[in-house]
Amino acid sequence: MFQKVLIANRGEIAVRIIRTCQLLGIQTVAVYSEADADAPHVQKADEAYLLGGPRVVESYLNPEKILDAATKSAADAIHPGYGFLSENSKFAKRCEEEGLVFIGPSPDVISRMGSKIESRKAMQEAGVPVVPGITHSLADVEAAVRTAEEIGFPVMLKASAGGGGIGMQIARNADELRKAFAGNQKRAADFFGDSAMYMEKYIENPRHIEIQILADKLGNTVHLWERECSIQRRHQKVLEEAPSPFLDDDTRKKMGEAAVKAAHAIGYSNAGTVEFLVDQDKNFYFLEMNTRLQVEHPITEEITGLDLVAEQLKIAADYSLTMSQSDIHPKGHAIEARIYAEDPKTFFPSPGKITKLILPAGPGVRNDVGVHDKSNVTPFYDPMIAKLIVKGKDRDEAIGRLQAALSAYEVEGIKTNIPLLQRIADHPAFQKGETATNFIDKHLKQ
Ligand code: MV4
Repeated sequence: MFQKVLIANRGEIAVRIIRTCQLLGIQTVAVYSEADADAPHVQKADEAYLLGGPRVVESYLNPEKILDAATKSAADAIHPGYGFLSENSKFAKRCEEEGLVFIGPSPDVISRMGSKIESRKAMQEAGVPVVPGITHSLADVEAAVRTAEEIGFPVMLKASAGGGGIGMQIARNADELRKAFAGNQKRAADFFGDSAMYMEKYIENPRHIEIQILADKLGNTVHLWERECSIQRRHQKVLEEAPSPFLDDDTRKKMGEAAVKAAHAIGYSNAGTVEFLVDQDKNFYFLEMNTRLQVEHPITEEITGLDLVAEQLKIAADYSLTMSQSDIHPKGHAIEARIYAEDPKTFFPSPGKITKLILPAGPGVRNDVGVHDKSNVTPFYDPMIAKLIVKGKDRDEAIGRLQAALSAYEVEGIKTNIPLLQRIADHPAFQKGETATNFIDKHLKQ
């Protein structure tokens, strides 16, 4: 096992990774920006290195400064967390060149899964269902119209390098498609430096359900069942749960098997997530693969009893998985609510100094937190400051615990989305498990 791991991240995920390293007796190295000098991850790590100014290009998105800290501290491995450099194949490659283990899949796999066209192609070849559509880039607007007529409207035009809902346009007829084409192409080029676009059948009001997998370097792969992440706002997840209230056992088994097949086909190792869109009739389609630990990993940990960070570390250190598929028996129901420093009415970020922070406690309540009761929440980073994770023997008990925990949560000095989370938790549609991707727009219009 590694002796020393550098965590190339901040906030709650850096704290989360440090906790597991400490349990495993691994020394930890934090890196931080000038804005984070007294942040929890810096306080909790064994060593900490200042990267530079508060802007991400000077700090958490600066590969060479991070590699420098890894060399100075004599770390064996780098855990990238999520966001920042976690899905940057060049950074993973640079780690290899410096003799450091990047805790994630190989640079080649990261790069292939980063291209939506490439990943669709790989999945189609592996026999994993993908959304009906094409696996090449569209030459021009006329090719797009011809393709749409073959697929059948409505269609979705997507940037191959896209993410977070950027570079994505619905077209319900040829006219709309002609209008959307050039603008979408420009956004793809501006945001991702890659104007390649492909096209898929548009799935109306889908659910977003993802499968967590673990794969070691010896070819063993298991899945840890699903997470449902349908409650989102503008492609930002708000609340996730496991298991999905929508799936039946037959569909979840097929999705798990498809995810394992997907991972095998591309030579995946480490923890990963295969995202699917699921339509009203429970048809599921591969959407994309995330080659990192996800924000919402704790709900999988809560129902499986596994520590996903520990599994990542073991895999990266060349150990084989110690469980097989038949050993994994999810139990109970878990829900994660993301706590954002934002105005619950306008959804604008709400930076400022926290003056009071009291976290909820009790059976089945877990807090993954990246701030303390005197933290300054700056506008430089993602406004998610904490995650509240609850577990119950069933969904009703988990929702009850979520409601109680949200009521007990106290944050002063900044605004948070806790009132929005309460409206979701209290809503009869949520309580009935009606959690499609239009939930917030449909039920919580201001
Ligand atoms: C879709 C779709 C419907 N049909 N693709 C949104 C983020 C991006 N990663 C993929 N997204 C979607 N792709 C087809 N062919 C609908 C969405 C979508 C969505 C997906 C998951 C969760 C929330 C969503 C909200 C709006 C649209």
